[in-house]
Amino acid sequence: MQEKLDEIRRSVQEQLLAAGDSAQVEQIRVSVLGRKGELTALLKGMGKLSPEERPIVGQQVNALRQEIEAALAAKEAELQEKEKQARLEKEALDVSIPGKPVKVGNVHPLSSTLEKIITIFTGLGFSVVEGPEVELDHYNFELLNLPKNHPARDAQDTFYFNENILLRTHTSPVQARTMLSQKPPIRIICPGRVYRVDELDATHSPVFSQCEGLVIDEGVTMGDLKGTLDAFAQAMYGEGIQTRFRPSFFPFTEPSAEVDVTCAACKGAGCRICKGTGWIEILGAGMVNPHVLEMCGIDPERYTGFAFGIGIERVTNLKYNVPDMHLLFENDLRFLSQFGKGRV
Ligand code: 2NM
Repeated sequence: MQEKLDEIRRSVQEQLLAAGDSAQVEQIRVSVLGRKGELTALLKGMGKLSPEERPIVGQQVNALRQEIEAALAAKEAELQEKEKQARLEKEALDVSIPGKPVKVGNVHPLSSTLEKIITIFTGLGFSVVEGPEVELDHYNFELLNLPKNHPARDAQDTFYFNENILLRTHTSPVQARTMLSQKPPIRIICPGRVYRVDELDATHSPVFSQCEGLVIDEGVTMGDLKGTLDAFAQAMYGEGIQTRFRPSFFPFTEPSAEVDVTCAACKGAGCRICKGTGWIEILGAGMVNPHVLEMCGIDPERYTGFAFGIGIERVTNLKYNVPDMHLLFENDLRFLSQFGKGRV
């Protein structure tokens, strides 16, 4: 009997050593301690023993049973610990690995120029007004004193959808709409995209951006126009920057002027950028033509006004010394990322 018990003990020890998971341990338990297990069979066979032998063998079998149960439990605990370690290793996070760099964009140079212009004029009491890019001929041309035969209305200059509908060629129609819907005093700037039939080259683009301004009130004079544009030029380019008005013509203003500012690159001394003149042309302006006021429902006997138009691309390219319009529209990051930090 003792031999039989020793054999079971050895067999269980061997099997337990080889067991690799909880299922195998359970299998061992069933094969030894289960209803049809080896040790159970021994207990069942005890009836055949003599009354003297029975308690001794009973004790031995029970002792082995407890021993095996302890060994099974120990193995089970060991396996669970191993599984837990394996899981922890698998799920481990290496917090010392450097993070992936996050690419951060930057404001497009056209946007930062426009933002600056808007900041300056809102500081002077102007409001920002926007309007449709697809316009009616009536607002884009008719109300602005560009009569039917004006060359700007030619299909070679303007994108038409049909006879009456077109892509606006300036943001002036926003101002015409404002005059029709609001009473003076009016102090607005109208930024936005405008469209003209031009090939993209160093100085032209079929789509570009403008910021036009309009002031209408009683007693507004050319002096107000000059003072406003002086203040703008100094806020934009620095103190000491002056403006110079040269006579010009626009159908919607009378008188009209091309406005130059002191060349910011040479402070007026003359350089390559200003072609030696010391001046840079940056906008057009004038006193709103009384006929335009009248067509837009404003009494020209009572009110006067001035208007101006700034080309955002031109101002931007002068500011950053950008030689070619293509660069502003091609979205090449090698160009655009120079206007911001790009990465943090
Ligand atoms: C310019 C130059 C001069 C202008 C005029 C008007 C309006 F609506 F009042 F008639 N808006 N914008 C104007 C005047 C625009 O751009 C170079």
